[in-house]
Amino acid sequence: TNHRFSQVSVFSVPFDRGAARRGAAQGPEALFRAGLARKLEALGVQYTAERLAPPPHAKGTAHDGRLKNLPEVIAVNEALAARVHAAAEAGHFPLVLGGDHSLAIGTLAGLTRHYRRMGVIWVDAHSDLNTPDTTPSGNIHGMSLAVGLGKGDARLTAISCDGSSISPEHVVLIGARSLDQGERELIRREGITCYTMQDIDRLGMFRVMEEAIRIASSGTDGVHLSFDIDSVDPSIAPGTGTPVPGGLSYREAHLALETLHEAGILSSAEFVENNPLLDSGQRTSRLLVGLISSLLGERIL
Ligand code: 6HN
Ligand code: MN
Ligand code: MN
Ligand code: MN
Repeated sequence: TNHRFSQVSVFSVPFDRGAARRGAAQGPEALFRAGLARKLEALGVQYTAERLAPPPHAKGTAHDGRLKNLPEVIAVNEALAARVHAAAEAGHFPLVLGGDHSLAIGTLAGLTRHYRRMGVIWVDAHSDLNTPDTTPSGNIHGMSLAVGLGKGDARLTAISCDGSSISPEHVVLIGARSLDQGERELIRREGITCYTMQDIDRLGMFRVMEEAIRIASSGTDGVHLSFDIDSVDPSIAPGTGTPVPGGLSYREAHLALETLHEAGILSSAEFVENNPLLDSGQRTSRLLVGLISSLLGERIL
C-alpha cells in the first residue's frame, strides 16, 4: 500500500465494550478463519501478527452512563497505542483489526506519538464525533474521532497526551448517513470535510477518493485509514452492530481501497465493527478479507 514500509504489523484486538452489542471482539479471529493469512501470503505481503490481550473486567467501579465501560476502554487503548507507536517507530505499517470503533482512540494516539501532522480518512455510516455531552447512547465507539481531535472526556484524550491531536482540516469523512445533531454542529464548526452518501451518489466514489486523498495527504506526514464496516450497505455486510441502510456498494467500497493502494499515501489502517455473531455465515468477514486485499494491492488485471 505504500512502498516506504518494509512490513505490515497486524494487531488483532478482541474488544467490544465500546459498543452496545457484544460480538465484535470475535471479529479478528473471524477474519483469519475467512482466509486473511492466506490472502496476505498470496499477495506477498511481509507481516507479523499479534493479538492483544482483552482488558480485565473492571468490577466495582462507578458506572457512568455517558461513558460506558470507561476503565476497559482506557486500558485496551493504552495498550494498543503503545503497540501501534512501536510499529510506526520501527518503520512498519500498522494494521489494526477490531473490535469496535473505540479502538481508533488507541490507534490514533499511537500514531500521533510518531507523526506530527496526521491526515485521517474515516469511512463510516457514522461520524463518531460525539462527546459525553452529545452522546445519545453513552457508547464510546461513537466518540473516538472526537477524542482524536482532542475533544471529550479528559481521561480519553489523555491517552495521546505525549502526542499531538489531529487537525480537522486534514480529516475526511466518507459514507456518512447517520449523524447526531451534536455531530453535525461539530462538523460545521470545525470545518471537517464530509462526503455523505448523497455526495457519493452525485460525484461518484472515484472523485470523492481523489479529493479525500488530497485533503488528507497535503501538508501531513502520515495518513491513517479508519474503516468501519457499517459504511458498507447492510445487504452485503450484515455482520455489524449498528447497521444503517443506504450504504456503499461492493464496488464503491473496493474502489475506495483500490484507489488508496494506488495513491500510496497511507501509513496505517484499521478495520473495525466486524461482528461475526450478527453475520450471515461468513459473508461480512469474507467481504472484509477482500477489502483488505484491495488495500494491500490485489488487482483485477
Ligand atoms: N460506530 N452515533 C451513535 C452513537 O451512539 O453515538 C452511533 C455510533 C456508532 C459508532 O459505528 O462506530
Ligand atoms: Mn464507527
Ligand atoms: Mn516515534
Ligand atoms: Mn459506524
